[in-house]
Amino acid sequence: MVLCRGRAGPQTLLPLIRDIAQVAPFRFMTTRRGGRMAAAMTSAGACGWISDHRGYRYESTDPETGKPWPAMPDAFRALARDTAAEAGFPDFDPDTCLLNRYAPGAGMGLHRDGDERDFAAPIVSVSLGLPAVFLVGGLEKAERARPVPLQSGDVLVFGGPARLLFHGVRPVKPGADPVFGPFRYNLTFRRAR
Ligand code: MD6
Ligand code: FE
Repeated sequence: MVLCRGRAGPQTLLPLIRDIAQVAPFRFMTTRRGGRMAAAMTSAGACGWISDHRGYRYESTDPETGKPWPAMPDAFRALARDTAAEAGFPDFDPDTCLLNRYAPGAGMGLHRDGDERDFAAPIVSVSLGLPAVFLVGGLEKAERARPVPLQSGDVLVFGGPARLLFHGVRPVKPGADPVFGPFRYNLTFRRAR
């Protein structure tokens, strides 16, 4: 796992996130068991991650609108590819970006990302807006997770042996970010198919 502090420019990314959300609005997805996720989500790229009563998967169209997901902005792709290359993954070519939006109080439980076809590709994760404590566990869910404080602009690369580590996000504390206001955003770039 490689952490590149301040690698992303929040000001540049804000309008791109707005444009995506205009086409594919942030929404609260449900789990197979009917629970509502705490973070609002949307996607950009050739496919997008969804969760509903049938479980987790990637789909080529947004089930809310019936339209294809918005294209991944060039600046998103460049940031993901360049940071992955710096972290030792020169061939990363993401086909999707999952966008998470957290209001204060929202977090994400320990999980690992296992819906992608090929775990050889890393995941590049960009934190924006309010700070958060990211939790990095082990390969077993029961292993104790270590806290990693993340600030707006920090980029994490989860690759190689780290790709399947359990991880989560502690509930976000209230605050006011100069660019993103009362939210934390997280962009995760993946090769899903
Ligand atoms: C978040 N991130 O930071 C949630 N998954 O809001 C993730 O779940 C995540 O940061 C896989 C790889 C990197 C991540
Ligand atoms: Fe994850």
